[in-house]
Amino acid sequence: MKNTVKLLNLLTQTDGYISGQALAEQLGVSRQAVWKTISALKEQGYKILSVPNKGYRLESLPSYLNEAAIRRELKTSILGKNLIVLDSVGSTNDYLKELYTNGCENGTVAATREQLHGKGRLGRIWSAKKDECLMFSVLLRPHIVPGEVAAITPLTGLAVCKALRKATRLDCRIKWPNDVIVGNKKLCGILTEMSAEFDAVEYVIAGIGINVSQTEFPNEIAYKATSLALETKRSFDQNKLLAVILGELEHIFTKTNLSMTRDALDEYIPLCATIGKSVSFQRGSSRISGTAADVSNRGELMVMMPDGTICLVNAGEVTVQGIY
Ligand code: BT5
Repeated sequence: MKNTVKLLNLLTQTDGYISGQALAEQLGVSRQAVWKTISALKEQGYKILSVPNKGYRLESLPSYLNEAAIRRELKTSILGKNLIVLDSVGSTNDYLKELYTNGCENGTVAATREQLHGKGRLGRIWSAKKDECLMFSVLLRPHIVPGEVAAITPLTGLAVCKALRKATRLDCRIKWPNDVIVGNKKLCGILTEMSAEFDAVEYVIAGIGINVSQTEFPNEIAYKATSLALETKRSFDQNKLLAVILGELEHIFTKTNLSMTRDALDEYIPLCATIGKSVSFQRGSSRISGTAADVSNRGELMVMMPDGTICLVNAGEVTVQGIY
């Protein structure tokens, strides 16, 4: 496995052909082993030319999520420096949590082609078939106190929304706090989890799922879900999308120092589809209704009550009239 990644890196970095002998020497394996790994890669969708007396040349990478193709596009210096790309996993959020227990660095990214137990918030399920949805998680080790973590979800939403607008030209918007939508349908969900002690955050994991190539959804969500393919009638390379999104996340996380700055709010508010809409939410045992007026510098939704007072909502379920 390690040799496969190394061999791919050597092929990617070589402009032209590299001989089997050179590959074998640099990997410290036999030419036979090189040939075997190349054959396995071809079966996985890598187009590799082999010419006698010249060696091997990488023609193209497979279109599904893969490390070599992501690294080719990635321009970040922190996010994804440690990048893990999986074929299948329970949940990328859970994967990073486990990895953390053995120690892993700030900015580690885990992405997967398939999730067997994809998680939404509050025990809900994130469902997607293999290769149809871009699913990844980012682990941050910020020097903030638990109360400041709330801004990370809207900042993540802002970064994903901006990156998708640039990459697809779609009019993507944010449904506060954690969905990216097109029209009134959900394109992307974000699940932020953290581990903290009373006065220090150990880590925050932002998990992101973006519907890319689905042309249909299960009945339960068909009325409210959409994908890039459905909205644009085009196909998108998940590797390029991931690199663009990680770039935007790094830019926004660095610029804001993970707090909802005035500049971030000025970008967030015009993109937030919730603002100006009638909303309702649960407070204790009663359901309260009002109009979403603004977002606070802690990332809370500011809801104007019929009597003119402002109620701050920081999490939980907010129903927005006109959006699922
Ligand atoms: C979310 O929760 O929207 C957060 C989703 C986060 C998914 C990513 S994928 C990578 C990382 N690893 C994980 O295990 N999770 C993260 P919530 O707001 O609770 O919405 C969940 C609800 O969205 C479900 O109950 C369904 O109604 C709906 N849903 C499920 N799959 C969907 C999909 N593919 N597209 C649109 N809506 C979906």
